[in-house]
Amino acid sequence: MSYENIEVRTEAGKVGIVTLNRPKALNALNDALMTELGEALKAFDADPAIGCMIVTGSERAFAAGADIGAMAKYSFVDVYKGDYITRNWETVRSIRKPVIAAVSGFALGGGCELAMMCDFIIAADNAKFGQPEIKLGVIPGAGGTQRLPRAVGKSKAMDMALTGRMMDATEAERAGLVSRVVPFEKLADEALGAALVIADFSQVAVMAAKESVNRAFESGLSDGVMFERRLFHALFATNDQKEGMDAFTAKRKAEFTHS
Ligand code: CO8
Repeated sequence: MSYENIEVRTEAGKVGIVTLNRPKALNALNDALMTELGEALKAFDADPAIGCMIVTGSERAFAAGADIGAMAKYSFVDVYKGDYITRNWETVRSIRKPVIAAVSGFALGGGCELAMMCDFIIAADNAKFGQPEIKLGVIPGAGGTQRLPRAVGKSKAMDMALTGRMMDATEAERAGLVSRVVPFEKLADEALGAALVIADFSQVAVMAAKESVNRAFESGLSDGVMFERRLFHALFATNDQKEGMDAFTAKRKAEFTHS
């Protein structure tokens, strides 16, 4: 499948990589790009060989937000009737295998929201995160006011959403928005290394871990713990649980069959 706004490749046959590619607009996220991104991620998700995905951009920009030029002309009726955002922005949330955001440069507005929709963010030291929609007379529209406070707490999320200021990589790591910060030159390798580690684990266990961590944001503690326990119990029905525990006991490397 050929794409116009993204580049798609695999590494080691088991990691799917999507590079956002609208350099002239700092990877501004237009409708076509979001549709292509969703299609590419869904195809990787359905590919049994793929165990983890990476979404990344360029050195200068992960994505500088939704495409303002495309949005500027819309009326309320256009965005409401056209189901703007929900139609193709939430696809990444439906992906069941892990998706890592490897962020360099600007991750603003919808770009920051896209990174937050991924399972975790690895940032280059030049990364800048922000929700500057307030400067455009609107507010975040792809989950920013909901996912940012869950990631960094109310005070900093309010600060970002109300002032529109940017957060650098150091502050983002301190606040818990990103899991790791590395020099830009090491970003691709760091993200790939993490993805390869994940891809070698049992896909069933990896998917269950993702599902269970995400449940923490949707449920109270008791319900979440019970959800986790049921998944934990269910994994004892897999070959990979037998293999993982047998391999540990035999002091050898586990060879998971994702079954
Ligand atoms: N949309 C469209 N084009 C953009 C965008 C954008 N978000 N960001 C940058 N560009 C374009 C510029 O217009 C410029 O194009 P041209 O060369 O043709 O004039 C090119 O990219 C380079 O940008 P700059 O010349 O501005 O580069 P600077 O280094 O001077 O500045 C900035 C970089 C700070 C990133 C600046 O470009 C900027 O502030 N961009 C806008 C950031 C922003 O406001 N993002 C939020 C957008 S709103 C949003 O994301 C809402 C999400 C809600 C969900 C969306 C559902 C559809």
